Amino acid sequence: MDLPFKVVLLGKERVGKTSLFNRFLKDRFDSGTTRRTTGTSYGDKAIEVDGRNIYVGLWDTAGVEKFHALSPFYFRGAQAAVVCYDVTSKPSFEEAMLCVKSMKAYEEACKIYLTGTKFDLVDSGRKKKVSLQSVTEYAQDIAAEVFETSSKTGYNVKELFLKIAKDFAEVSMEPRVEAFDANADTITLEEVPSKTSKTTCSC
Ligand SMILES: Nc1nc2c(ncn2[C@@H]2O[C@H](COP(=O)(O)OP(=O)(O)OP(=O)(O)O)[C@@H](O)[C@H]2O)c(=O)[nH]1
Ligand SMILES: [Mg+2]
Repeated sequence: MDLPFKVVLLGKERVGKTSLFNRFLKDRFDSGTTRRTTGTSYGDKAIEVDGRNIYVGLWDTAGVEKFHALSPFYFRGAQAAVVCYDVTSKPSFEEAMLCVKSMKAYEEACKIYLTGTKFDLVDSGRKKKVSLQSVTEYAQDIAAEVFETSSKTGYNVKELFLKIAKDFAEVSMEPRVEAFDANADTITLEEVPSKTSKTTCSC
């Protein structure tokens, strides 16, 4: 079995990170349990991509400022970040952009998935405060993907994680060493004299 790859949930408090975590891992939405996350949770799940199982290792933590001390441990080694904002809250998108900055400072290569949560609220008449166009424009600057989801209805949640798994599968198939170039200049190895003069220290 391949090891799970690290995906972290980021975003302002109450934006819906734990609800997304539960919807993805357990296909469940608990509208009654609205406790703030205080620690860090982890869960993993296999997603099949082209006949191969890709293991998504998902991390959830608190969105509140005082827990940001956890960040180095939380960010380190993340290959993908689901950066959440609530589609009905502009400040949550501003916080999402700060999260992207922090994430990139730790892991520059981490792929960002900007995720507008609670989309069902818009369907039921609440005003949308963050336009898809403004998010898409920002996403282009940072080579991010954009999804609008609802953990309540499940809308687009599977699609989001399938895209994350597919992107990871593609990257992990790329060769890690440069291909051998048969036309490259020949390198001549010079013979090393058996008795060399001493030029380094003895320690
Ligand atoms: N309508 C609706 N409510 C949601 C959705 N996702 C989350 N919520 C609600 O938003 C509130 C916060 O959700 P959480 O998932 O706990 O948010 P969080 O980002 O984990 O919060 P912290 O742990 O405090 O950072 C809860 O009352 C959820 O029921 C959604 O898709 N639709
Ligand atoms: Mg939470």
